[in-house]
Amino acid sequence: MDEDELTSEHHYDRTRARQLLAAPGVPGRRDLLRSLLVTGGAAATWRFAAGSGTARAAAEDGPIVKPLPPDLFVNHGSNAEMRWEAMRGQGLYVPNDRFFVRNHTRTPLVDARTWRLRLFGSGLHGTPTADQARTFSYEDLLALPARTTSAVVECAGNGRAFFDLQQGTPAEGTPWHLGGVGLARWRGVPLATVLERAGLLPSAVDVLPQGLDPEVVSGGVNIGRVRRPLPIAKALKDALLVYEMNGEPLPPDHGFPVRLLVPGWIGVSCVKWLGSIEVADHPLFSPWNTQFYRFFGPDYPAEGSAPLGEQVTKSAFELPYPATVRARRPVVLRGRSWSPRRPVHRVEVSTDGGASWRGARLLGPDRGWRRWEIAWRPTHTGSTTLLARATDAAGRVQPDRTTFNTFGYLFGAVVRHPVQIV
Ligand SMILES: Nc1nc2c(c(=O)[nH]1)N[C@H]1C(S)=C(S)[C@@H](COP(=O)(O)O)O[C@H]1N2
Ligand SMILES: [Mo]
Repeated sequence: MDEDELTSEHHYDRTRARQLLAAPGVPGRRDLLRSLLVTGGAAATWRFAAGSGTARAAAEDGPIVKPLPPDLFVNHGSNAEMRWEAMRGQGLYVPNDRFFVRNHTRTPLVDARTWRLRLFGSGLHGTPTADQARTFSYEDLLALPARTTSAVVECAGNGRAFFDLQQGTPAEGTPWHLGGVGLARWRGVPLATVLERAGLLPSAVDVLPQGLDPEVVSGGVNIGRVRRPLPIAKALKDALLVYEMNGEPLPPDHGFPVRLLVPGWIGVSCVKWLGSIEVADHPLFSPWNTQFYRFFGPDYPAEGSAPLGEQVTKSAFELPYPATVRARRPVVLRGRSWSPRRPVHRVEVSTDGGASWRGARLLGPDRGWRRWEIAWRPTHTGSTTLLARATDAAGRVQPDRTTFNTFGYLFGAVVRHPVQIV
């Protein structure tokens, strides 16, 4: 089995289902699995590991703590979308003050002095239940060998609005354009280090990180705190317990004091305000890998696709949507393309609605995304459509269409960017 298979959520989900069905002596497991796959687990009673109790609700002033100036963000309530034009003239990384925010509820204010990360479960030596958890303080983590990495965090729903705008099939959820993504430099401790220190057993198969933010109510049902399992192979490969973002302590909205980073995977894997991690010798489920974050819809089975793991390739112009440019004046169009299968190899741009394409000039190496530019001189006034299409290291080219799914995840088709030439 190669590494891709080991860390592929799709592959692992089948393993997970087989392991669960084969588990001996647990009455009702088979039905439970079935009900989870079908109902998404809302009806099942899973253990919710209690948080460390150090989170208090954020201030009255809203679900997000940092300022959201309208020239930098589109405010979607508990979610804030980065405006791509705000990246024009910026460096490689998205500054913390303009990084998008995606909250299921609200940003909790956590006191790092009393905060503890709690690890427990059948996949660890001698800590089977939550009340026997191994704990790590903020200082404990800061004292462990650190790693720094550049990685994109991107919401699975980024680009969702284009299911409606481009394909005429609106999807449920926040109508992100392309600003539900950001690249930052993250510093922290490899999850592998902490798991090993907590007594990781060879029998461990799943890891379930959980946040300290308020419990989530979905469709009138309390589905508990944000938590989403990932296979041990991915957890050991490159997951990071992050406490710094772009050289600063993690800001409150991005998970202070500690969040998980799962490079290349959909944003929800990167659990913020981390409170506990269950490590199990059996497969784990939560609504976030059963009820949500699978493809549902006419082209998918009733129980949905396999859980989504990896992101898809996308490209964005550093322009307002829609944009305005001057006729008969040269303009340099800039943008960025990103793919979990790094690096982005090629970017082609069309300034005439897709009739003709030219190669963009790639600027520097791919450090999470690749910047590019292309010169353009619009000859006459009127409206046109810009398109940017990336090809990644695996040779995958962004398609013209993305198959519809109810929640509008992973819109990877080439986006049509309207421009008025004046
Ligand atoms: N505890 C917790 N972690 C969370 C979330 C959340 O609501 N609660 N949202 C997730 C989702 S859906 C995304 S896309 C990313 C967004 O990260 P950001 O807000 O730092 O940009 O965080 C993930 N981690
Ligand atoms: Mo997300």
